[in-house]
Amino acid sequence: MKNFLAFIVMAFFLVSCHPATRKTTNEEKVINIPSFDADSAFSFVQHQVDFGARVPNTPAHDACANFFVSTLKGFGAQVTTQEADLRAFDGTVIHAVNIIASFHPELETRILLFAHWDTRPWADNDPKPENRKKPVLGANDGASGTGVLLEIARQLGKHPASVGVDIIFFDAEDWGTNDTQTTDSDNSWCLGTQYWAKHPHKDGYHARYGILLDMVGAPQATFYREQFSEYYAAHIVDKVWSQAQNLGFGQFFINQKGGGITDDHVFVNQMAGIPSIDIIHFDPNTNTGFGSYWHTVHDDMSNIDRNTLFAVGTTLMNVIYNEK
Ligand code: AHN
Ligand code: ZN
Repeated sequence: MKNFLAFIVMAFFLVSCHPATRKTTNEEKVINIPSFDADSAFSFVQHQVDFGARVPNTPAHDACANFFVSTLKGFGAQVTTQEADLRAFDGTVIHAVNIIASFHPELETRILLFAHWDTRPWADNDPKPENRKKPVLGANDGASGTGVLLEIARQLGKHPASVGVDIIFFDAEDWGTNDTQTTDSDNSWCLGTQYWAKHPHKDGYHARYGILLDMVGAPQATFYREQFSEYYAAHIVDKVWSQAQNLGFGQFFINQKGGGITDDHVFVNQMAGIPSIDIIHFDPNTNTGFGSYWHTVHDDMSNIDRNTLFAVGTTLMNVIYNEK
């Protein structure tokens, strides 16, 4: 009798619990999220700044493009460069280079991450008139976004995500004008992105969504819910901002509306039809809405903080590696 009871109990566990246990293990498939190395990201920012200003049509710009291509290839990405001569608002023909790094190009489901890599030809927001024709070094305005993305690329090369990821470094973002009197000022910005949106690197290219990084390195940076992002891709803003809150980065990712900023994501939304958001440092307390050094000769490494790079990079890593 005792043995029979034991048998019944055993049989019960075998039929009822075994499948249940397996199901639970399936559901709890652990996602390992590689850690984002802020020192590495910082050194990628520094490396770009060491070339000098990366103004289109200059040797420093060419040298930096070569650095991106070889570095991204070294991380195992499939790298495509897209070159185009684009006419700026002032008539200058810009020899622009967009750099596209694809991880797992064979996968249908894709996420797009992007940043501009060029720097502005003139520090026209500098308080000193004698500085206003000098180029912007662009530690924050340019190099911070691409620096964070280079570190993400390094991790993607070592630890594949479940979805395909395309990282695009867009050129010729910052050769624009705010002069609304004489020109179509909004369209004077983001020329590299506008070109790519009209001529994607692959026919019929699509991504589930896009995330733009712009000025993501300043100490105590604040990222508000930017209005074009809200309009075109509120669900992605929710996804990123809630991930940031959960990770304890709520002092950087402020869950409030910010301004509307004409930036690369606007063209990716409107021309390429990919719902896209902008993570951009917005400061409601300055005249420009950006840091006081924005478009001045002081956009240098003193405005780059590892803690900010870490908050942005770690948030993005969690977003990417949680996609299926
Ligand atoms: C405008 O000022 C119209 N847009 C800001 C885009 C930008 C410039 N981001 C960095 N530099
Ligand atoms: Zn700029």
